[in-house]
Amino acid sequence: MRGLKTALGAEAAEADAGDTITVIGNTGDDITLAGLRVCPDLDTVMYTLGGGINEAQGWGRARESFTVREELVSYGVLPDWFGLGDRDIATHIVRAQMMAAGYPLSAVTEALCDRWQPGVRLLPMTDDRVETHVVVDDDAGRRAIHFQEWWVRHRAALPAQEFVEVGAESAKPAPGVLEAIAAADFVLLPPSNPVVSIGTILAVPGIREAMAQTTVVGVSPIISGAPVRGMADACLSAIGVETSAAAVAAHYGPELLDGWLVDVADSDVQVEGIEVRSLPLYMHDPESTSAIAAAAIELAQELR
Ligand code: FO1
Ligand code: CA
Repeated sequence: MRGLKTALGAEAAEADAGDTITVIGNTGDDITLAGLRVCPDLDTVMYTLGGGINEAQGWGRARESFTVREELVSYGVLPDWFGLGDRDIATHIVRAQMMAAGYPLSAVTEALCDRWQPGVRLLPMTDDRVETHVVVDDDAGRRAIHFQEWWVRHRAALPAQEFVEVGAESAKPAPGVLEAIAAADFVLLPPSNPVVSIGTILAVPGIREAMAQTTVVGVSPIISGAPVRGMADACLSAIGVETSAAAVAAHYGPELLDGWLVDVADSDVQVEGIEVRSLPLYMHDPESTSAIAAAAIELAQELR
């Protein structure tokens, strides 16, 4: 997102046009803990673009402390495997208070962004409650656990039998989501988890259909058969998709995806019906990151 802002900023200055970015965030990772609704993906985008993120960690707040969490764990109302920091908890209190007053998540997100000024319009994929649950087998037998328990507590090491997007079938895209897709010059699929991040967003009825009507360019999260970060391989194998740049593009499919950026190490990749370009895909620094975004913009302009 930072790379895209830089690349679009340079473009906008050239074209003298004020391009705006809308981010549609996954809310399937959201979890209710100690009565607070925690929205990791929305908060990560908001903190990252707003300058409040813990840079080394990639989630949570910088200069964080964990006093409230310690107390809640002692009361037995917070699991000890989830790191909720004091500064972060303030965000969740604001969110819980607004939601209790009847505001939808999209309005809450807008209010939180009033403070953080991320420089993008940040929309949850839906205002309805959708949660990714993971079906696992362990000593307790076959059961479904919340995505965060699987991801954070088990480090995605318990083999996932299935991902269930609870509530997705009846969820509606949040206000502005379909409109933003329809009005967009193009949709950029970031190198996020194809299953539990982008896959979850695509599970909200109407979003995939809206995207099929426009130009979509994706950045591969897989380089040389391995995820660049995160545990996407554990998610892909659960749904029977090989961990490769080609297989992920084929999984999205040519109805959805028009262009696909892969790393130079995968320059031999070809996918039927999808325009593939290779370039260095490691986000080493702001320059390499904005170069990836610039390549995505260029490819989208060609494919429009
Ligand atoms: N990730 C961890 O690996 N451990 C944590 O304790 C943890 C806490 C946490 C709290 C708030 C938040 O917004 C994110 C948090 N994350 C934590 C990240 C999160 O679990 C995942 O990385 C995302 O949901 C996956 O997109
Ligand atoms: Ca298309």
